[in-house]
Amino acid sequence: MSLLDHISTSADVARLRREQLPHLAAELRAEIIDVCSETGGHLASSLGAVELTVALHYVHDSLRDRIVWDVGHQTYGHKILTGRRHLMRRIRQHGGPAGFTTSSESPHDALTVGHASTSLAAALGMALARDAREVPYDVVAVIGDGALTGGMALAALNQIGHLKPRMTIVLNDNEMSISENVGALNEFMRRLQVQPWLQRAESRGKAALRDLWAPLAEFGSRAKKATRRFFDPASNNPFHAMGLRYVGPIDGHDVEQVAFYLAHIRELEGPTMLHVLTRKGKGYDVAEADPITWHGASRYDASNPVAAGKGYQWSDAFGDAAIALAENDDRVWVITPAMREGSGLVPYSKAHPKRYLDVGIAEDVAVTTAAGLALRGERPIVAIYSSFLQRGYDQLIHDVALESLDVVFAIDRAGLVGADGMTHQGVFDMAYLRPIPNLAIAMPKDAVELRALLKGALARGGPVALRWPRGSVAVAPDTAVEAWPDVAWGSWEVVSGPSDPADATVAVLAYGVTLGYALEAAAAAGDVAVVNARFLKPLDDAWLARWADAGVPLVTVEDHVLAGGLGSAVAEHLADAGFEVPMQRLGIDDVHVSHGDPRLQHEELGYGVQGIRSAIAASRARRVRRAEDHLHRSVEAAAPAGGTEAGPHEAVGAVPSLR
Ligand SMILES: Cc1ncc(C[n+]2csc(CCOP(=O)(O)OP(=O)(O)O)c2C)c(N)n1
Repeated sequence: MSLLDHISTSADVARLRREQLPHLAAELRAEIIDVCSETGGHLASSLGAVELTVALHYVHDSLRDRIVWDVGHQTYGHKILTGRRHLMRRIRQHGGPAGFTTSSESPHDALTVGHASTSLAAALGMALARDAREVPYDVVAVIGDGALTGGMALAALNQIGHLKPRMTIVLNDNEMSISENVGALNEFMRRLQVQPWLQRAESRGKAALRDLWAPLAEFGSRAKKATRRFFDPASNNPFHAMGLRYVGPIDGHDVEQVAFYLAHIRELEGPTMLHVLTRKGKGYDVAEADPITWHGASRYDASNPVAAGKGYQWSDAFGDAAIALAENDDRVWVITPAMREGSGLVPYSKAHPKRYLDVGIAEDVAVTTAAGLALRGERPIVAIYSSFLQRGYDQLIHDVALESLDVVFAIDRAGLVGADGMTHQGVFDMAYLRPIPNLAIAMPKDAVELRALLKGALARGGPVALRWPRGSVAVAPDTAVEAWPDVAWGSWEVVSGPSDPADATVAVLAYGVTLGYALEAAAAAGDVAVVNARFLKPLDDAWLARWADAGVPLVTVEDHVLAGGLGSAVAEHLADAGFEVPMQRLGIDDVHVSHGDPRLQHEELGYGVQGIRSAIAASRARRVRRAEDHLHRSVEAAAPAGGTEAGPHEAVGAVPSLR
């Protein structure tokens, strides 16, 4: 029987003899590799945190103490050790555990998370709450060197160093964000590792560790004295300067050593940062050799792991378009907040390295740096995921929109994103972008339209938000920028069915992935117009006026929350213009949607093919009823006067083709 078979909580780990900890770590690593081979997921980060995870559960009790993992993507080991081992084969799938820590999933998860850099502020709050109530528990934040590049993390450190609550901060430093980590702090951490005196100190620390490791209860003044040499080593250490006690760096794969320091630190007053050095993908050759590819792995054959190709993605279409546009115009820049790979920017970063900027996990900085560039005449494109742009909202209004600057927001992962779930759903952006004056919003139907819109956005000037979903798209033909077709700014297009409202019973307004669903749903119906409502702002007022005037019922369909999406925009516009048009709005109602297969989720939420079919049928039935009522009323109204030929005829005139 394996050690893992006996473990479902921290207390089970704490019962082990310390010599058993490396064995547990080895088992945990093998389990993670095996689970991810079936499910895919955040393999490399979870492998790098194996020893840290075991040590944390050896020293701390995640039911009593609060272990706050930053991002929460490195917690597969934590989940396995805390009673979720049997569920892991369904991680990130519908009904299975989330890919990140989620407090509704387990009391061992201190925080619901998925976005980076929140752990320190949340842990600070927990430590303050603990001290206010005088309850004895420990608070530990675990943050990666990547997540530490976020302004939120740095601002929280500033507070922690000022208020000095008792807490442990584990800095899990593997030199990587998703891609290579960036920034001056990162450079400082590299210097810390190569200081010869530090390496000497580390070997002294290890010797002391061997001498001093005794029952944990014996950690006392001797251990404190021995390790003090390790503490606060450099007067120019920025963490020290911010008021933290700094320990390290230590080898984060030496599980006994990590446990030793954690146990010691929990006895200390005030905040202490333990800097552990780890390797992303540790213990799995392919992932160690290529941690970028194996950061977010697809399923693989564990005995012969080969990273699955993803095919041509929307993000690749954007990256290719950006390269071409930057070639044409040397004012074009692309800025990413730490998402080079996910945003399709690897080729761009090589093609135009001088006009490519990775600012770290700092969406706010990405937006305002773009504002600065635009103020000096450059044409920046901020490549950003929909859910991460939430981090740059004030900057978008305050720094970009107030000045109506020429900044293009290339918003990726718009719509439901699948396995990443609740924290990453890109379903709010239009609702929060639509109210911003001067900002245009559009979503292309394919890669050709993406190029046209991107080119059009740069030509239009002012702030423009273009959005596209996660997933694959057909490659656009290889043509020069000048030959890219233009899209009339603010125009919609009827892509199937009648283009004259007089011939239509229903019009379905869709954009992005829902356009495909609408086409499928309306395929057999000649009286249904399917419209590519690619501009969300401005709406195509002229189109709407013509169709509303003809009384054609509208069905709006969107992979976005209903509140504030296309349906809202159209309803508001029609109401303001005095039209009374029957409308059905399909989209996400007032719920958070967790992980799952987006196509199934779209159906479940009522805006997949079936949902649209039902809406079309309902609109048609309603229209027939209304026409009949109208006819009836007209006949009645005409009857006392003996009736006219024109009366009933006029009544059906607005409903020309009821099929
Ligand atoms: C606000 C935000 N931006 C971007 C991301 C995408 N993201 C997930 S993990 C990650 C890298 C984190 O690096 P680090 O904290 O060093 O952890 P590692 O994966 O190296 O263990 C990034 C950029 C995110 N989760 N949240």
